[in-house]
Order: sequence, then structure tokens, then C-alpha cells
Amino acid sequence: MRGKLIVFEGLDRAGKSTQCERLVESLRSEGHRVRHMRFPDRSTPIGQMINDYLKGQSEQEDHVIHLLFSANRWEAATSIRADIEAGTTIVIDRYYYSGCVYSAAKNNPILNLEWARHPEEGLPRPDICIFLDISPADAAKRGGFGGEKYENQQMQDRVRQLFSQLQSSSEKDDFATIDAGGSLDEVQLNVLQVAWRAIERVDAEGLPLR
Ligand code: T5A
Ligand code: NA
Repeated sequence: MRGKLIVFEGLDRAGKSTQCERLVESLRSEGHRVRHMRFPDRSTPIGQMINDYLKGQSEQEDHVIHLLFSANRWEAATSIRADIEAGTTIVIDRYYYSGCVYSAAKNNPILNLEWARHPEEGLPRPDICIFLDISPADAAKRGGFGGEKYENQQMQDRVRQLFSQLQSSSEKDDFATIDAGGSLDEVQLNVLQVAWRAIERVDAEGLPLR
């Protein structure tokens, strides 16, 4: 059986990294081979350019940084497909949904959601995208903004709007939305249910990786 592609998305401080780690551990303890990834992958030369940009150490034109984020996924695409074909499940912390939404949130006159989507076309499509939904007020209780580029209220509000636009678009079936405002254990329980349902559906219906 092929591996599955499971992605986590959500606003800053929704709990993506925490829940990603918990899911990876849980699947491994059930005997699954799992690779844990995150985007941006700051370890590659392109990822280092992205890191400098997010930390405010370099400037990039809006389309340029968008294409760098996309290229950072494309440089991993072949190995993602190969691992999944070989039976390894891949759990990813942020993917092209973040890519589209954060770029479109800048209100650049050309770079809307539709423009943003094009360079991402053909990347392995997730079997499920688990969207961790949290109100900005609850997220704020988890600590203030850090120093990175997009960590400000105006940007986060736009990002939230655009995520909900994406979730009612033609790609809406990619998403399972989970209330991320509960305790770590409550959220984890819901994540596990959604993940197992997606895994079992792929196996039962023999769905190919898209
Ligand atoms: N970006 C990204 C783009 O513009 N384009 C792209 O293509 C991509 C991929 C960096 C930035 O890049 C942008 C988006 C981002 O602005 P990042 O490195 O993934 O992306 O962002 P991070 O800042 O690392 O991650 P987040 O801040 O978004 O946090 P998480 O992962 O959602 O949250 P997590 O798990 O680290 O938890 C945050 C805090 O809350 C607590 C945790 O213990 C932690 O302290 N917490 C809870 N507390 C109470 N109850 C719960 N249920 C909790 N869950 C977590
Ligand atoms: Na994170």
C-alpha cells in the first residue's frame, strides 16, 4: 500500500507544529513508516533566502518571494512522490495552501489567489489537509507576535479571510477543519480521527496520489 500525504494548515499559533509531532508519533507507534516535513524548509539554499526574508534581513519583490516558497516545495516534490510510492506516509507542517494565502494577503494588485495557485500546480496533492481553526483572540492568548515578517494583526486577519475563501473554493474537499481552541489532548483526539478516516479511505478505495 502507498503512503499517505497529510498536511497541517492554520494561522500562526494554531498549534500546527505541536499536533504534527503528535500525529507523527502516533502513526509511528502504530507501525507506520512516517516522514515529518515542514515548509518553508529553511535548510536548502532557497530555504535560506526565505529565512532571511522572513527575518527581515533581505527584501524580495512579492512575486519573487512567492516563487521561492513554491520552488522550495518543488525541490522536495520528487522525493515526496517516491517516498509515498514506497509506502512511507508524509506529514507536512504548512504546504501550498499557506503559500497561496500568505502571498495573496499582501494586496498586491496582480498577486491574487488565482495567480498564486499557478506555480503550485502539479505538486503532490494532499490526501487530507487538516485545518486547525482558532479565533485570533484565542491565538493571542498563546503569546504575542514574534519578529517575523507576517506576524502582525492586519496580515493575520487577511490570511484568515483568504483561508476561508480557499475552503469554499473548488478545493474545499481537500480540507477537514478542526476547532483548535480546545486543550492539546482534545485537539489531538480530533486530529487522529480525521487522519485515520483519510488513511482508511485511501486504502479502501485504492485512491492514487494526485
Ligand atoms: N509562509 C509559509 C508563506 O508565506 N508561504 C509559504 O509557502 C509557507 C510554507 C513561517 C511563515 O512563512 C509563511 C507563513 C509563516 O508566516 P512557519 O515557520 O511554519 O512559517 O511558522 P511558525 O511561526 O513556525 O509556526 P506558527 O507560529 O504558525 O505556530 P504553530 O505551529 O501553529 O503552533 P505551535 O504548535 O508552535 O504552538 C504555538 C504555541 O501555542 C501552544 C504551544 O505550546 C506553543 O507555545 N499551543 C497550545 N496552547 C494551548 N492549547 C492548545 N491546544 C495549544 N496548541 C499549541
Ligand atoms: Na510552527
